[in-house]
Amino acid sequence: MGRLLLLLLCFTEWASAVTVYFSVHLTWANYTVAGVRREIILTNGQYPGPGLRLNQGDDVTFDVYNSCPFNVTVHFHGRDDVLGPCSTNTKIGGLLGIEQIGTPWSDGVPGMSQRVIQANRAFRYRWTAKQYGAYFYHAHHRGQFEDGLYGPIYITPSSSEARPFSLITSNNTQIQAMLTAEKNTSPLLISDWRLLTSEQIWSVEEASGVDSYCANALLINGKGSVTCFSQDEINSLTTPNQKAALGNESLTDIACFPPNFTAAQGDFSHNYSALLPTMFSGCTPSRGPQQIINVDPNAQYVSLDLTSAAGLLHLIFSIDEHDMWVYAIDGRYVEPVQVNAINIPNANRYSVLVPLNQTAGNYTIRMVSGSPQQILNTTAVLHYRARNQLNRASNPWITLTGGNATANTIFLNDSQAVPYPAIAPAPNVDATYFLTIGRYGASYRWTLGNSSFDLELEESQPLLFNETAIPSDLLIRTNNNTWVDLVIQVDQPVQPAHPIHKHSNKHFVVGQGSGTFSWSSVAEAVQSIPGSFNLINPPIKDTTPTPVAVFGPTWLVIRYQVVNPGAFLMHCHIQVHQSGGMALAILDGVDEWPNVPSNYLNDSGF
Ligand SMILES: *[C@@H]1O[C@H](CO)[C@@H](O)[C@H](O)[C@H]1NC(C)=O
Ligand SMILES: *[C@@H]1O[C@H](CO)[C@@H](O)[C@H](O)[C@H]1NC(C)=O
Ligand SMILES: *[C@@H]1O[C@H](CO)[C@@H](O)[C@H](O)[C@H]1NC(C)=O
Ligand SMILES: *[C@@H]1O[C@H](CO)[C@@H](O)[C@H](O)[C@H]1NC(C)=O
Ligand SMILES: *[C@@H]1O[C@H](CO)[C@@H](O)[C@H](O)[C@H]1NC(C)=O
Ligand SMILES: *[C@@H]1O[C@H](CO)[C@@H](O)[C@H](O)[C@H]1NC(C)=O
Ligand SMILES: *[C@@H]1O[C@H](CO)[C@@H](O)[C@H](O)[C@H]1NC(C)=O
Ligand SMILES: *[C@@H]1O[C@H](CO)[C@@H](O)[C@H](O)[C@H]1NC(C)=O
Ligand SMILES: *[C@@H]1O[C@H](CO)[C@@H](O)[C@H](O)[C@H]1NC(C)=O
Ligand SMILES: *[C@@H]1O[C@H](CO)[C@@H](O)[C@H](O)[C@H]1NC(C)=O
Ligand SMILES: *[C@@H]1O[C@H](CO)[C@@H](O)[C@H](O)[C@H]1NC(C)=O
Ligand SMILES: *[C@@H]1O[C@H](CO)[C@@H](O)[C@H](O)[C@H]1NC(C)=O
Ligand SMILES: [Cu+2]
Repeated sequence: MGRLLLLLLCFTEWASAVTVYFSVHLTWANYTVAGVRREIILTNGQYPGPGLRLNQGDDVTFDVYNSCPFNVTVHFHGRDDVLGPCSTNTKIGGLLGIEQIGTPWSDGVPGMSQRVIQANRAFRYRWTAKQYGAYFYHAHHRGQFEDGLYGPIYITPSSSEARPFSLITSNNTQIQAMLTAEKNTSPLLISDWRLLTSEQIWSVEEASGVDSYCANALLINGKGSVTCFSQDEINSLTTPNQKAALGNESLTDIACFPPNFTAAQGDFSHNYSALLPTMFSGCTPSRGPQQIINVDPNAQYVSLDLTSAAGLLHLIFSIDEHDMWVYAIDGRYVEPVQVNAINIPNANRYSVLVPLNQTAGNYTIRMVSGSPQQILNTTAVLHYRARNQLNRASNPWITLTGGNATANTIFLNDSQAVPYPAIAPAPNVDATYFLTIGRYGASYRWTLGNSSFDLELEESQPLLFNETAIPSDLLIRTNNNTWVDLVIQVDQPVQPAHPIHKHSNKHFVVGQGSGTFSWSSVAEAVQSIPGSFNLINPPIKDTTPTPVAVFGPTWLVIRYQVVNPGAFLMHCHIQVHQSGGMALAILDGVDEWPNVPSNYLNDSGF
């Protein structure tokens, strides 16, 4: 009904652009990851999900067929319907590159922009690939992100986007090699992996009251193994900071903090007998495949889009004896920075050019946990497609605990990444919101704002359809075409870095620091501590971690322009924190609230 009319409307509306059809069939099945069989979500029969490759400007129709015995949704991380190509906008407020209406009903968040996709139903997402670069799609219902529903997205930049490679070298041959490497870029999906399903983890959190903060393996493109250290090895690897927190006790046999530490769990009651094996301890080695990356040294460079689909741990990535030129972050060019290791928070993307100028051979790619509660690692291989001349093991830049293994190791300093071309936020904002991250009555429950966002709210009527569908202390409202500061205060130590993701358009990371943010605005804070702010050329991201809070509270300020009216979630990208309520609804542009098309309001977008 109304299908033909819709088709005609779509045809006229989108006739000028290429439409790319992509469909995924989701199934729930036993599958072996890291050598261990468990139930996971397969996307078109595979894990990780297949990649989606687009050209900037393409229209995307992404159909989801849900054959899982539960409700699902799919989110396109970092995608922003409205934000246009920015390369010609170098002035203040340059993010205003907008020519197109948004599609906030395709954001994939249940209770926010759509109803859940029930078992044996389908849903059609439609959006325009306005931005270039590395993104990914992933589950956005309950904890299903940790059941393996994710896959990479790469959007080839149009030729009119200015590339930053001439900042690396003036040698035109090499610039051409870099452009070719970028054209042939490959996603490298990095993640952590648990041996329990997301619903098992959630049930145990509810029954025991504990925050489940340990993983079982790290994966590169879904490949990896469960390896176990002996207790002696674990004790000798335990860092001074971990020892200080542990006192006389040790990390468990999965090299993780035990569940019964007030420092890690807060001061709440717990029922430890409800825990399941492998959650905090119980290591059984198990072999899975290893990722081999074949490279052609004649190409001079290889480009990789490091994309974190980790649900829990920050990941530190490096390639033995090789440099990496970081040239884009979260799908947006930066002034290239030469580094040896990158600390990658959950959901961020780092695009790197790797110079292939070493002796032909095999070089170990190392990835380790960058989160303080666990020591965990995996390896892959960078293999030169040439006669192997390296008859020795390659030398690491980083240690198993994420420290420097050489005196010369350079880590990316993310807070100093400068957008390319230059772009600045507005110097003043129209509104400031103060949001507190803290525990909420239990180790596994959290706030981001005044209250905890109950997981069951995902089943409620979408806010996009009904602005009053959820309690008002769980949301903030903004007006369109205003600038907003979000001041995020991390309340009590000890807390890890919380990678905060704001849906819809990207934000500027204007400031961060330790202590309590005691000013009434950023303008006031800048007067008092100018060194903690950058309003000139701050990083632009879609996910930004709060500073780790070990010795006291910390804070983060992000600034964004409201350009895309709709109901968007902001949340921690540590999955169990999001499930535990570290989330807030942002009703962006309430004064220009969109009319939801009837095929989305009443149906599934077809
Ligand atoms: C996975 O295997 C277990 C044990 O054989 C079985 O009980 C379960 O039903 C299987 N799950 C699926 C989704 O097939
Ligand atoms: C799936 O969604 C439907 C509709 O919102 C709801 O009635 C049902 O309880 C959900 N199922 C589960 C297992 O949560
Ligand atoms: C430019 O780089 C290429 C290798 O990529 C090298 O062969 C050539 O000599 C360089 N040219 C100059 C002018 O340095
Ligand atoms: C740790 O062990 C030392 C020596 O065995 C003992 O003196 C101390 O009281 C212990 N500390 C704690 C916190 O148990
Ligand atoms: C934690 O549990 C272990 C094992 O049951 C026990 O030996 C230890 O004393 C406990 N530690 C704390 C801080 O309660
Ligand atoms: C603790 O958990 C166990 C296992 O789930 C359960 O049998 C027991 O009743 C729980 N104890 C309390 C006090 O809730
Ligand atoms: C390889 O290239 C990097 C980055 O351009 C440079 O720093 C390094 O010195 C080169 N190494 C060799 C062996 O040429
Ligand atoms: C290098 O790696 C490739 C791919 O894993 C392997 O086939 C080859 O045996 C390795 N060569 C050496 C010398 O280790
Ligand atoms: C982790 O590091 C250890 C020590 O280098 C190594 O033996 C093990 O194979 C690594 N684990 C994986 C999964 O690569
Ligand atoms: C790591 O870096 C520190 C500070 O630069 C240096 O003192 C130390 O020697 C380095 N570690 C190694 C193993 O080289
Ligand atoms: C919107 O949600 C509120 C709160 O659940 C409810 O009372 C109201 O009836 C809803 N409005 C519509 C039009 O569904
Ligand atoms: C919202 O504001 C942006 C930025 O000024 C503007 O481009 C856009 O057209 C506005 N949207 C609506 C629906 O008015
Ligand atoms: Cu968090």
